[in-house]
Amino acid sequence: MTRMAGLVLGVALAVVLGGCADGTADAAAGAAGTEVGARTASSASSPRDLLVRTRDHVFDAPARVASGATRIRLVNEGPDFHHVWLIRLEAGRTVEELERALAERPVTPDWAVDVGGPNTPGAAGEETSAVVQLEPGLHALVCVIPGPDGVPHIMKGMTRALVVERDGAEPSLPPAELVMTMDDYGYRLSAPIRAGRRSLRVENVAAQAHEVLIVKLEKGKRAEDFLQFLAAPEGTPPGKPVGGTTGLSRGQTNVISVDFEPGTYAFLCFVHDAGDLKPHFMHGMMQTFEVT
Ligand SMILES: [Cu+2]
Repeated sequence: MTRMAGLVLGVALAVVLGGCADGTADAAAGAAGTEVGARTASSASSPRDLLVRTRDHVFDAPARVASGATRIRLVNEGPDFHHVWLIRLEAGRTVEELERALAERPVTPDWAVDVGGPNTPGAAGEETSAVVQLEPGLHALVCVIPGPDGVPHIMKGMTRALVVERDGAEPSLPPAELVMTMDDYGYRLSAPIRAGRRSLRVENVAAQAHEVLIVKLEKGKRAEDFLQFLAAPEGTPPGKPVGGTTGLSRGQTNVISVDFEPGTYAFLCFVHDAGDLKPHFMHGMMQTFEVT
């Protein structure tokens, strides 16, 4: 509850770095790479796996990985909520420069690209995942979820460098049942979500970054109730994060898989607006919906 409180607090203040999305993603199996192209017939392959463990306030992850579609599995050891937000840096830039830039203004600078990743599981000990298309270059893993004190974890040093090295046999993103398009300021689905394990291809078509935090709500609750709880945690939480993606720049795509139960859910974006720096849900980027 305290963690949730922190999450909300930070949001309410809207002063700090943006984006607490969390996402459960994992991609269904598959036959990725079924593109028609001639010479790649034998290179079709499933995404690679990358395990990231989080705790207060560090990432436990490899320093180098190969390029191509990669299923990032986030195992949170807590106790705070944590997510994996991958940011690819332009050649010559450093993770320290990114930290300084974000401390000054909580919007990803134009020399970096938000590549997404899994958002926080709803409780310590749980796991989420997202399949991300990794391109060669230096990346930063960051967590911008605020702790109980309202301070985003990145300010407590929760960053880590990840070098992606070119690999000729790059796996491609797996197929998904549904497409979610993110724009200023909302979510569009290719079809309604029905109960069961569903894979979603999450794409951002807007000029600025967006994320989707998926929250399973208690009966009768709405996205607004969850936000209100974050701002002033009292009583039973009206919902619990169950996945999503972290920030995606325009043109970026993640594939996630989430176990949906019949009931009410919310999509929320906490990314700070490039214009007024308010979290996007304050611009209306939130949606309450029913899964049947
Ligand atoms: Cu957004």
